[in-house]
Amino acid sequence: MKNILVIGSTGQIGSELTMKLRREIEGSVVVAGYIPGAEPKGILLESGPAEIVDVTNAQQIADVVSRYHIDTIYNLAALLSAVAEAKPLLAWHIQMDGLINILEVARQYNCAVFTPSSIGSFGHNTPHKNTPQDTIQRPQTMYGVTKVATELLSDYYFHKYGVDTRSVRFPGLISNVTLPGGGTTDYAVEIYYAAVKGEDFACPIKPGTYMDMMYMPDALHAAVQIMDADPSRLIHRNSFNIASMSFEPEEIHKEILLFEPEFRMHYIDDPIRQAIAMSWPDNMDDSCAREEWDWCPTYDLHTMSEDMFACLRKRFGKK
Ligand code: AKB
Repeated sequence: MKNILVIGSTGQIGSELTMKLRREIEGSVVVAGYIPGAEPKGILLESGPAEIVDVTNAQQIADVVSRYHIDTIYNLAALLSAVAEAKPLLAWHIQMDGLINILEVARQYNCAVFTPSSIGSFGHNTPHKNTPQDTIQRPQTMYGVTKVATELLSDYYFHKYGVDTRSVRFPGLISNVTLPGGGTTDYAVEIYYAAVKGEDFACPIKPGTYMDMMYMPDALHAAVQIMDADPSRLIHRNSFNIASMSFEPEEIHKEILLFEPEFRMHYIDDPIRQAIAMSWPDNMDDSCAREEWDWCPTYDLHTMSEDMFACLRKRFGKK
């Protein structure tokens, strides 16, 4: 039995992770932490407790952790890469002040903590092909800076205080439940919505720009699996490369044409997103995750597309 707090439970990852944890972990209490303005609705609200938990408010985190006897915290509060470039101080405040609040509460109440890192933790001088687990991490975006600092601070709390911190570096996540907002990889989600709605798609990423991507069910599985992993096998902790597919805009365009032959895509200039995308890996080497906790994704571009079209067509009442 586990008592889990998901901070950021109404976001792209949180909305699906909270439901998965409630469904799959027997006898668990999974508290949906949210901030005012992003309240849980529908099944997320009805299926378990929900509490206001603002990461920048240490007392609020401590109160909920103590009241529900929380033993595991999923810390999903973050601004994504493009929006973090527009609001760097806010990104620092949420990502770093928030993280240290959570780690301090975890130290006091003996909680395990999962805080995701990202392909955004790498930069221009990282090897872009088969990006190794342990390599140069000198990103030049605020998002990347906070992700590297998150990895370091999480490892620090593990080594210094024994807080059970674990993490994965998420690729761009593609899902059909909650839209991302302000990320560099968002185009790979929006393209499916445009195709299903019969709209033209304006792609902000230039042809030939490869990035790692992952279908949400694999990402959720990784988040649960790493927290269940046998700690004696873990050589790394914060954070593991995980990968399942890598593509550039022309490849996903061709894939979408298999399902919607009339679909049309053109390119627009988005210098901020393009510069960020070009500083990220083309594809990561995830062999350490495979060796240390048996990471193994199940979806590729085609099987993901089949599922995305099936779910979105149903949602939008399209054949
Ligand atoms: C973003 O594009 O900012 C995120 C990420 C890859 O971390 N999806």
